[in-house]
Amino acid sequence: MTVTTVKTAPIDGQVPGTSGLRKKTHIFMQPHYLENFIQSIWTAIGGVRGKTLVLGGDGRYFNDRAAQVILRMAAAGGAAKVIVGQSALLSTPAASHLIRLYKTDGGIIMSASHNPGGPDEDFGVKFNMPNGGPAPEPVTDRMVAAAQSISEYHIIEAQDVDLARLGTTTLGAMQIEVVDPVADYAELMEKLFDFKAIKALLDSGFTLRFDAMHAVTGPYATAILEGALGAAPGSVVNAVPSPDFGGGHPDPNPIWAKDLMDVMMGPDAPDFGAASDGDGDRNMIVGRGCYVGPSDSLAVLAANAHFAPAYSAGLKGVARSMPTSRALDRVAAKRGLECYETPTGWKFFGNLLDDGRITLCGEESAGTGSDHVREKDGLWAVLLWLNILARTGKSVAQMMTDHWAEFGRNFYSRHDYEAVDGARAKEMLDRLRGRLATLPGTDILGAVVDSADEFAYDDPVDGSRSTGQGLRVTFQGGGRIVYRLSGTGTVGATLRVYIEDVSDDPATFTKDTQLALNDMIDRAETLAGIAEFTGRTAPDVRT
Ligand code: VG1
Ligand code: CO
Repeated sequence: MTVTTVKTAPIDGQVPGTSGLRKKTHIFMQPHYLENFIQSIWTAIGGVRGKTLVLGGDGRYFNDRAAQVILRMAAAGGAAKVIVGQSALLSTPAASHLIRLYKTDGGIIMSASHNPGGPDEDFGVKFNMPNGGPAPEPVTDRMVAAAQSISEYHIIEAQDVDLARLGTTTLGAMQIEVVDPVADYAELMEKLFDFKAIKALLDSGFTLRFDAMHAVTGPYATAILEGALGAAPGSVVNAVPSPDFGGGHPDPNPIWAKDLMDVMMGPDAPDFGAASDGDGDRNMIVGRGCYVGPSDSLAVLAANAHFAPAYSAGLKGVARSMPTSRALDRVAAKRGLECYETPTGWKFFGNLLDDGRITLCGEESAGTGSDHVREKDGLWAVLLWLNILARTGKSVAQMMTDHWAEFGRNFYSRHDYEAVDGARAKEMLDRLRGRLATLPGTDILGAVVDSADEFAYDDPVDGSRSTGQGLRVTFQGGGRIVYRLSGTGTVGATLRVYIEDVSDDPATFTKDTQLALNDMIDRAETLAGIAEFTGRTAPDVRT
């Protein structure tokens, strides 16, 4: 085995965002681009010599080629072993599980998650730590520093490894174990949930439709929902992962999973519908004629998790990202649970989970998870929902009605302004930031501002501080508006405006969300001048 040392130079923009480094695929395919970043990961984690890593991705375009490069660089760095999902496929939660199960030194996940895939779309790489969770900021900071000062990388010359065949092989002195991407994960799910109850529910005629959106969860959902649980063949649709996700946008929300929404709102809707994203860590839940917003789903799961064997002893505590609606807080308050508020991105939940402070957590962006892995987990959320429905005998719509009756309703919507001018969006936020201190006590279109600040997070476990995590304005009566820029986009800037209002009046509970939020939406515009700074009079996407 010959290790080649390749001279290189820093490349602009190699800065991981909310979840790893994401760029246009053609940028990742440029000479040295992937290699520079992988070498920088090795530097950030103190090298790979003697280490065991997990490797897999969501199957998007360039996944197969990138895997071969990463393996050759791991071998050149002296790694002892890499556990690879067959055909270089692993969902993000399955990768997290393998890292933990086999007590490895971490892993690389090749994914740009909900971003579209293909030669003209997006690719991404993220590193997960030995606890199975995304690298925290101090580690990604070291990646950035390494990428900015890189002068060479190391790679071996070798033929491609056959990743289609299960079993053990070697690359130079490094062992490669190609594993079934689904098996260990499916076994974990069976341990967490009451499969007997779910099976009985499905046997009784309960129908479901899971839309894998041509992404990585197809094989997982087919094996678990149709295989282990006996859902009717064909219940899982768009089940074969494709490099460009069938030309679609693998983001499970009512806009991008419109086909599923149409079926669920139609006359022949099944009892339960769900979808997942590119890398399988997000979920959308929808009942017959009843869409469940992600923040509500998180609250319902927290309130009912005890129906699943893994959580029957109750939850240690819960957490949500700051922009996520405070429906979860209401559950926590009633149940006497500690509720933590973290910045956007799963990496901030890791310490709370590791430290045993929380069992369950989630984000408004359709991510929910628990201490079973250190990533959000789409299929896990689907199975927990099914477990709860099986044990309570309720429909999805009934669950929601009962939940709101007990806890009240937090109307919630996120408005995204995509590919806006980044400089102008920053100016808008700068102006608002400058006015925050003067806002409390002022009346904005009939509601009085209660507090206004820029969110910063002090991690209660390791004491680290993360600043600049979004501008938030709360109103007397419980309404709230949050503004932040996305950290996962690859073109221009995406402005996210998170709008929330609360109601305890049962007569309003079934109101349309956008209508219920009308006044708050107007306040969001009045406060920030979105139209003036972005040139947009309406968002591109409302979730
Ligand atoms: C978005 C979501 C955030 C999520 C992140 C990664 O980040 O808002 O909640 O953790 O994507 O999800 P941003 O910075 O664009 O708002 V995934 O499934 O794309 O890895
Ligand atoms: Co994802």
